[in-house]
Amino acid sequence: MRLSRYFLPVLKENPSEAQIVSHRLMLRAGMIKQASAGIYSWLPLGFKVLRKLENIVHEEQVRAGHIPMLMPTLQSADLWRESGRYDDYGQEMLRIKDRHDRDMLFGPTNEELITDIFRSHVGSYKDLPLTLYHIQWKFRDEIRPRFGVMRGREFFMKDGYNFDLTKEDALHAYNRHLVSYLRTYERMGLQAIPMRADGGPIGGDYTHEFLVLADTGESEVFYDSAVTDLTFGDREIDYDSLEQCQAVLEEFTSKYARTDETHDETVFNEIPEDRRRVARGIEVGQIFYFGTKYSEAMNAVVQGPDGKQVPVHMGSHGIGVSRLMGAIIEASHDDKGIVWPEGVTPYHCGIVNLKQGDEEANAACDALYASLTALGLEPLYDDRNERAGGKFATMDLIGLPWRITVGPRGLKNGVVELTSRRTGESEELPPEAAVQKVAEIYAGV
Ligand code: 5CA
Repeated sequence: MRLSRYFLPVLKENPSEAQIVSHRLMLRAGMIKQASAGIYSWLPLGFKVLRKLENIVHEEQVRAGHIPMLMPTLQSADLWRESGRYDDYGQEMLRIKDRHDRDMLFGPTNEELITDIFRSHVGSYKDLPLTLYHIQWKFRDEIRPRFGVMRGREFFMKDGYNFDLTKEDALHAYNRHLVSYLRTYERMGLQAIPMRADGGPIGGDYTHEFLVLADTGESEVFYDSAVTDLTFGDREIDYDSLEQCQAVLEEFTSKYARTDETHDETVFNEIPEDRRRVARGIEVGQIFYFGTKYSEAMNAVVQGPDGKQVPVHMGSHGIGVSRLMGAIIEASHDDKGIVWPEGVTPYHCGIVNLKQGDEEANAACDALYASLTALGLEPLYDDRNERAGGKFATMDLIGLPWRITVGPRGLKNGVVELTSRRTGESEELPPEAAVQKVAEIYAGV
């Protein structure tokens, strides 16, 4: 992409409505624009990152054996009356009437709709286990939408639902989700800690939330500092193996880590004092096992091996995809702007032409652009007639992890400059060597 042809409406001033850094930077970097309270348009740069996050979520879900599909945003109230949640959900649910005066709603989550699909098509234990998921817009009429995409009213969420014959199988599905979530967040450059939580309106008392530690987080959390030493890394896992998935669950959840809803002062005080931590966190996902809550209410039964009809065991598992963008920026920025982790950056590498119009500089930038593109990388080339300072400020603000700077002086010596956004360190290299280096960095991502 050439910046002269792109749509990147960066703001010079700090928007006064933004209270936290991720909201401020997303507005300033031209990633989002508020449409109304808690509802945002995703401008091209924000949309590009959103798609990257969505892709990572898809890849990790499919790797775990879960099946993608797509359900609508608008749902009929009838199904929610069956489960009993139409009244329970209260004012957070946006209720709509269609022209025939039928009660509709903008889905805040999809347990009912998926259970209806399941019961219409599955009747035998032989079709289990089954986990279906989608990534779709949700609406919750939050009393206090705030912090930009962090607590929106309309937000993008991955929600997955497992259907199993037994509790044991459903807990395996739970563990599979835990493992796939650990991988997902790490690929996004985040540490998200599974913490024991509360079921809320989804139900069930077997649930973990995934929290990214951040001072601006909305949840108060209590944990043993040893949990922050754990990383999933690049280990291989067989998602069909009960033992392997169970072992990961135990490794990541045996130390004390709880949100304020389940916090227990007595148990907490058994941790050595120097390891006790009270902090704040951003909830970027939650997994639930709720057994037969919905299958019984909605008669989602299968015939078991003994011929008897039994309600299926279920769980649901969510990732806040749009919220993640805020969480990543909270975790990765400096006073000049965003610092994208390589796994989610909107463009892999910036190209800054210090002397636009200079024949040699233009040719060198075009060649870099072509080489990077040929290697499957996406460069963002600042080819505008701007001063160098302004170009650097824009690149720093939008946070691409690598920048190649091209100017007539360097070209005389056959070099360009490759700069890391994270460390600020630069190195002079021949153009093709800079391209190679960038390609190597991304080959490992
Ligand atoms: N049905 C279950 C699992 S699919 C469910 O809805 N879980 S949830 O309520 O915990 O939502 C899943 C994730 O969506 C949360 O962990 C959070 O990261 C994200 N989320 C929830 N509400 C909002 C909101 N108002 N704005 C942005 N993200 C949100």
